[in-house]
Amino acid sequence: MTRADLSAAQGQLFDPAEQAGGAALALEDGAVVLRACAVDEAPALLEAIEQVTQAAPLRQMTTARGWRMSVAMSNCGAAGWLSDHSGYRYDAVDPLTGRAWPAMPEVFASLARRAAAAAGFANFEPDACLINQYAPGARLSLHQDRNEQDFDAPIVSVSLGVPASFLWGGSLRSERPRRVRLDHGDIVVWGGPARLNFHGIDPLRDDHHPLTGNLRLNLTFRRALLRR
Ligand code: MD3
Ligand code: FE
Repeated sequence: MTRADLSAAQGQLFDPAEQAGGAALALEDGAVVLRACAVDEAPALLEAIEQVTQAAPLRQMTTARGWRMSVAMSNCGAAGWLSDHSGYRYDAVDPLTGRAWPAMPEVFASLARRAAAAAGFANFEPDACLINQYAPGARLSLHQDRNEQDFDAPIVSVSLGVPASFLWGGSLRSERPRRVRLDHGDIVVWGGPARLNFHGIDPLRDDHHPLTGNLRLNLTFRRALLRR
């Protein structure tokens, strides 16, 4: 991803011309899509995912209500996101292995930092990277991300493999979400007012991508713990 690539690809996720009225504009403030910006890095990212998930295997977590999630997950970095019978939280230790989560690969951290900077967030230092793997039919129902201690830091997401239909809601669950396609190599930076919006992923279509087969992988970079 070069500087020129970035400025060419940078744009608002939702074209203001597509908005029905002016009222919703402020909610979309802070959601920036960098289309195809991770395409060149994708093979290296997938290689690093392979390394991380050899040490911390992908697994389907359980919710507090006892449902098994359809998305398989793992983490790298100082803090890893977890769901189990006691709820959602971040922890330094992988409960499956009893060891610390693998370190964040440099190729991850540098891409997340550059993407955040391109979207106007200087000095983003993620301490958590959640790896989500979607097989056909896997989905993420509408939710907010509020387990982090620092809501001022953005979230950077990188989509790899089979395209997904992303659900983008408002600050209330009751607002009907709109759908946005996220393709291989797309990076989205979510910050500011958009940080606490409801969002999700429609069931993955049975599709094929040359680098991932029928899978979609998503990397989500966050600041989970407050900075010293
Ligand atoms: C907007 N992951 O892991 S990434 C998640 O594609 C999650 O796997 C989806 O939602 C995925 O929590 C979506 C894009 C994303 C991530 C976090 C957000 C969008 C967000 C937090 C606030 C607003
Ligand atoms: Fe989320």
